[in-house]
Amino acid sequence: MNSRPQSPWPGVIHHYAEHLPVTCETPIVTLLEGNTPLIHVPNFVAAISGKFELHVKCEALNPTCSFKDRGMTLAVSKAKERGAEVIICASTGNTSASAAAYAARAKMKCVVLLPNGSIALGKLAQALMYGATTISIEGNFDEALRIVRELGETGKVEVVNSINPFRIEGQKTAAFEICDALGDAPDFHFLPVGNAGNITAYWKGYQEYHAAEKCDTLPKMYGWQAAGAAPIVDGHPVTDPQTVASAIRIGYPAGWPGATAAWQESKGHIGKVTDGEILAAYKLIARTDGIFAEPASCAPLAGLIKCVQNGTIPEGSLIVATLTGHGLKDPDCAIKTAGFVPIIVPPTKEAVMKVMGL
Ligand code: AN7
Repeated sequence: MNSRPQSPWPGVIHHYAEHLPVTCETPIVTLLEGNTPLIHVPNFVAAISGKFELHVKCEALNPTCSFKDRGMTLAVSKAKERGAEVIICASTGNTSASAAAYAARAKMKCVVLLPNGSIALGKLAQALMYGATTISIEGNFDEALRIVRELGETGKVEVVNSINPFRIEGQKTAAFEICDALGDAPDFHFLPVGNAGNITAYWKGYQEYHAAEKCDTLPKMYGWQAAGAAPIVDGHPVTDPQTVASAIRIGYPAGWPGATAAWQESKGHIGKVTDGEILAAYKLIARTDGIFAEPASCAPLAGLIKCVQNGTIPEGSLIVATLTGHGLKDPDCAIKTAGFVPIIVPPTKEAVMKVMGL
């Protein structure tokens, strides 16, 4: 008998192996990602005068604090299976953090290409700590991804951006978890759209679960881009994308066709929200429900507020929004948004009471 404590959750590959392209030969590189909480947030719904049920899928609870770990466990396991030694990605931050962690775990080299100066500090700290070779490109994410594609064609490195199909395969497990938790698919699924891998993955996951008769319905997919980086909504690539939500500062998404299929086939929608709207939602969910998600993650919440204002959500709908990354990833944005004015007092009870108005 094995007396060691066993983790009750084995990670997404072991748990959903029958739905994933793995065999018993695949060396599974895992940090026990997945099984993230789906939290009911009635306070947020009341604050925005919504008449529906909203649950948020908190992907910040993954090992590197974003949804990227679901796809990375599979991409790195398959790279290892093929004998690759070096993985590479372009990133607005979270993919690089995840790739660096899983490469460390797999004893592989990792190279990350980041747009110089526009990475949230927490994400940069992660890539550095996990020991990735971190290269800043004098350009944006789209330019970094172009270089990564070219390097991939040399056959010397394994690309782990979401153009790698195993990333999508791993990420679709979030849709499975939502169906398992709710007993069926929600009526609407809201999520942010950057490079458009995740919306593609969720739609694939819901469709496969439906085909396997593990859910009876399919959700309408509602994706949200930042107004300054909204190529899919605007109908053309954006050469100089700008937004406070640095994770989704992407002007030419690799997953554009997948995103279009997802919203059109599901009778959903792709919309855009301004930085002001994103930051308002970011601050609100932290204060109504104690959930601190990074700005990009709050684009779908801003989108939901817009939908309430437009009256596009039927009363009583069941909605899931994916909160893709942790608020602590971007401490600068948090402190600016919350407004930090230090209250400095002498070290006495009376001084504190005076500030409290007592
Ligand atoms: C928190 O890390 O593209 O539409 O290089 O970090 O699947 O790209 C991150 C994207 C949403 C958008 N929320 O997802 C990267 C990167 C957060 C993100 C997205 C990202 P996709």
